[in-house]
Amino acid sequence: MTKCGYVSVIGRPNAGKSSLLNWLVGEKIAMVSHKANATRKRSNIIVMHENDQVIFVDTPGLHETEKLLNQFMLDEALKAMGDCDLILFLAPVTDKISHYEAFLEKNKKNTKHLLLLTKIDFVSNEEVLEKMKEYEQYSDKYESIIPVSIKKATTHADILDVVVKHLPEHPYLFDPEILTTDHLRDIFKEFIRESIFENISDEIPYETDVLINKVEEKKNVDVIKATIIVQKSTQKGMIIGKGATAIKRIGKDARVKIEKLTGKKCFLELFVSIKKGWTKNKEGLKDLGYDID
Ligand SMILES: Nc1nc2c(ncn2[C@@H]2O[C@H](COP(=O)(O)OP(=O)(O)O)[C@@H](O)[C@H]2O)c(=O)[nH]1
Ligand SMILES: [Mg+2]
Repeated sequence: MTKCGYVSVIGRPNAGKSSLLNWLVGEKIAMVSHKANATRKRSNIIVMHENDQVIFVDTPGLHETEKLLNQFMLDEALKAMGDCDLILFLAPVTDKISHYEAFLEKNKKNTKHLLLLTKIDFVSNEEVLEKMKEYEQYSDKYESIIPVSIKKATTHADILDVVVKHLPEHPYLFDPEILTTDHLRDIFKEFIRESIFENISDEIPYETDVLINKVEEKKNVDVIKATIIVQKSTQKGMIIGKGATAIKRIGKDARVKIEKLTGKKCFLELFVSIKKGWTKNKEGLKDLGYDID
């Protein structure tokens, strides 16, 4: 009998959740940013480990917030936590233990979890051991504690062996060939959003979204039309940039990521449109797919 189950990946914004999943699946699917709060929705990333299937659920970070869009994001994380076979809690090695304590409180169903100490390439081995000792006071709470660095590690097995151990015996839930249940157009959207995070500073990326208007998959080329949605006209100016340099850079960066994933040429056409205050009211958020109860 094979093992198969859902594993939610939880931790504060910027803990390294999306990076870890891209690394485990060996393909760039989830968007990554050095800025916090880039991931907005849940996303399934499927990793086969020997004969077993792990369905990882990438989530936005756990954080305190008043903003409506961030409330949606927090809800996404909490839902994923309440509805899985196992949680991976990611704690950057330099973080205070209080983030973990806050997570324990939010884990209402006491779902089993592994504690992953991430980004250990930032510190010495002694510091890693010290941190592990500090967490030991909660050893009855977690199943295992595993130090990781995606910049240094060479094998996935250390993590996947332990993950699989805690999954139920179950037939595969998805075709073992697929890497994600996300639609290709949603991945394209995330790549464009990621490029906006990389190229545009300040708060603007947080008040920006992307709508994919059209994807035409031809034999040798994908033709994609997408609209970047901003909140006000000054932001539109920033996204376009002087002589349209900013939007050209965003388009080029996104195209490179898309072509790398699909292995095909991509023709990407970007538009910019203003949707006044879309992050500030429920209707505006709903129109862009962020449904708040
Ligand atoms: N040095 C180092 N940086 C990392 C590691 N994992 C993630 N990062 C960086 O941390 C930042 C946040 O990563 P991301 O995956 O977007 O975090 P998320 O918000 O939890 O999904 C990015 O700039 C990553 O490149 C790691 O193991 N080592
Ligand atoms: Mg993320």
